Amino acid sequence: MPALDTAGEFLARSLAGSNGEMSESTEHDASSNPTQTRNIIIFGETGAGKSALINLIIGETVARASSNAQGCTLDTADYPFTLAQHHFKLYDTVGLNEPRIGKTSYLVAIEKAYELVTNLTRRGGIHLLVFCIRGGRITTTTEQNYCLFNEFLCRRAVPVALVITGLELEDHMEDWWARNEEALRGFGIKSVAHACVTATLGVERTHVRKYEDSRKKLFELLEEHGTGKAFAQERIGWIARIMKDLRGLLTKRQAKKPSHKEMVRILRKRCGLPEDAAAMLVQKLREIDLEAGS
Ligand SMILES: Nc1nc2c(ncn2[C@@H]2O[C@H](COP(=O)(O)OP(=O)(O)OP(=O)(O)O)[C@@H](O)[C@H]2O)c(=O)[nH]1
Ligand SMILES: [Mg+2]
Repeated sequence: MPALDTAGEFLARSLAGSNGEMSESTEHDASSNPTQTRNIIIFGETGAGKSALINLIIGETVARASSNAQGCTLDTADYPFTLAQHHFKLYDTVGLNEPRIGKTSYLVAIEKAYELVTNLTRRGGIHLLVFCIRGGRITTTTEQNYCLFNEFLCRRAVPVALVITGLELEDHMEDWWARNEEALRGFGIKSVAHACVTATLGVERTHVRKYEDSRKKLFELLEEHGTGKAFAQERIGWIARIMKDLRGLLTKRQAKKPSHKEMVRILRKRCGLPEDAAAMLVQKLREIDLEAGS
């Protein structure tokens, strides 16, 4: 990933307003600029098959196997990929392992959100969210991950495509959708498109036909839904809103913590922000709290 802004750059640009920043809820029409890189965020519970999916799309093992034990919420790695002259960046993410988080995880998540939003702002915003689910039980953690990326990060403004993995034993992988579509809707999970796939070749390439079929489905999905408008917001407001929403995931006992002072310290130490910029971000959070009456 490219280096983050230096503290001075951040402050200068933040105070200057529009230079390099995007206005509130900016939409960018990528279709008018075919050379623009489309940013596709792949998210979902640990073990859902996000990394396997990226390897399937790219055609080689680029994304590391399950490493969530060491990962932190909103941590990302990105992988470039070109399809029919469209340039994509696939973001492999670390979501929530549990529906609630502790204070330490919250503070680390702020740091990761800052890094992610900074990179996405610089790279033109988010074009598509791909929600990866393992064909099986939907849990509270699955729902919270949907919420974290769809509502918190993307303010419900980015199309969500569902990819269901682990379906190699279905006679027809698409049958899974017919059986589960209603249940997904019941969980509030909505999508503009879906793909029922397998991301494993199986022992001795048992599932090669379904694997190739899955790859083709994912290409179609990316071409059809990943090449439209991008979403991004003015960075400080964007990060402050994520900070506020993440706070809602804190366990009840910790809901009133941490203090603003502590957050300024984290933004300075972990994100390298100068004191003024950190204070400005926390002030923005205060304003959002006041607007919401909380
Ligand atoms: N049978 C089967 N196994 C799969 C499939 N997709 C992934 N796996 C396996 O499931 C395990 C978890 O897959 P990953 O791709 O590492 O899952 P992940 O979502 O990246 O998990 P984290 O990085 O922990 O968040 C790995 O052992 C994969 O090989 C699939 O479609 N079918
Ligand atoms: Mg992974």
